Amino acid sequence: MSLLLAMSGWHIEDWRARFQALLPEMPIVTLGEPFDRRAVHYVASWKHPPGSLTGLPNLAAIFSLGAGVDFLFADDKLPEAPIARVVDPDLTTRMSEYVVLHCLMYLRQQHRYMRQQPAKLWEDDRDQPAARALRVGIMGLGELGLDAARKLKAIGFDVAGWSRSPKSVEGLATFCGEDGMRAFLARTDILVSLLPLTQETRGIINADLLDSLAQDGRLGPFLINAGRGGLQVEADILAALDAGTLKGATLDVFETEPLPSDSPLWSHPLVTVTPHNAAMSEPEAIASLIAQQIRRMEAGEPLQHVVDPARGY
Ligand code: NDP
Ligand code: OXD
Repeated sequence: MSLLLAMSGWHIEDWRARFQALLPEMPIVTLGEPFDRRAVHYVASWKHPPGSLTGLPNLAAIFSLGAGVDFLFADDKLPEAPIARVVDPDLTTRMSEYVVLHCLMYLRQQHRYMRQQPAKLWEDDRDQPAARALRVGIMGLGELGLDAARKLKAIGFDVAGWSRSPKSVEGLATFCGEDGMRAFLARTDILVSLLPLTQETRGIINADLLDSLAQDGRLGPFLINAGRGGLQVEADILAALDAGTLKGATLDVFETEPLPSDSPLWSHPLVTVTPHNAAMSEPEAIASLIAQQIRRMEAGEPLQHVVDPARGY
C-alpha cells in the first residue's frame, strides 16, 4: 500500500521526506518515477498534471494539499474516490489576518498616505469613519469566511455574509443564493471574496456584480479577492476602477498565475497585488493532517473534510 505524491511547482522531495517521517511504514512514490499503480491507495495532490491519476485500481482517497479543490475537478480524468481537503486552524488564522489587514488599509485610507509619502505631502482626510460605519460583505461563509467575519466584527466593522445555503450567525447579517445577492451587494462597502471556484462561481466578480455594490457608503466600494482568480473578470474590475464605481481592489488571486508581467493590474494605482499567499500553511502541518487522515482510514474511521463533487467544493 503506497501514497502517491502528485504535484507541480513544489519541491516534491521535501514532501516525500515529510510524509516518510510521518508514515515510516508506507512507501511514498511520485509521478516522476516507476511505481506499482495497483499499490497506490492514497494520492496527495497539488495541481497534478491532468490525466496522470488514471489507472489506480485500489485508490481509496485523494487529498488536496490545499483548502481549494478546483484544480482536482479541472481534471476530467480524475478517478472516482473520496476527496478530502485541508482545513487547518493555522491556515484559517492567516487568511483572517490578510482580510483584516486589507479591510483596515481601506478603512484607514492607508493607500492614500502611501501615495502621498514620496511627494512629502502632509494632508489628512477630514472624513475618518469609524469601523462601524463601513459595511463589509463576505462572499463565502465557510471555514475561512466565518472566521474572518468574526474577527472583523470584533474590530467593529458592520459585517454581512453571503453563502449558497441559508445561515444564522449571531451578530452577522446573512444572505444567500441568487435571491439574496442584490440586497447583500447593495449594503457592501468592502466586498471580500472567499468563495471556492466552481461552475456556479466562475466569473461571478464581473461588471454586473461590481455595479451592484453600494455607492452611498462613507468610503468605497472596494474589492478584496483571496478566493480564486477564476472568480473574477479582470477587465471588468479595471473598467470599474477607471470609471470610479470601484475605488480600490486588493487581489491575491488571478485569472492567470503568476500574474503576467504585461497585466495592467501590476501598475494600476488603485490595485494592490499579492502573489497568492494570503494564507499559506506550514507544509509540516499539512503533511501531518493528511497522515492523520490516512491513519483514520486505516483504522476504519471516516475521512474528514470531504468535498462534494456535485457542488464542486
Ligand atoms: P468552504 O467550503 O468552507 O466554504 C465555502 C463557502 O462558499 C461556503 O459558505 C459556501 O456556501 C459558499 N459558496 C460556495 N458556492 C457558492 C455559491 N454558488 N453561492 C454562494 N455561496 C457559495 O471553503 P473555505 O472557506 O475553506 O475556502 C474558500 C476558498 O478559499 C477555497 O476554496 C480556496 O479557493 C480559497 N483559498 C485561498 C487561499 C489563498 O491563499 N488565497 C488559501 C486557502 C483557500 P455554503 O456554506 O452554503 O455551502
Ligand atoms: C489553498 C490555497 O487552496 O493556498 O489552500 O490557495
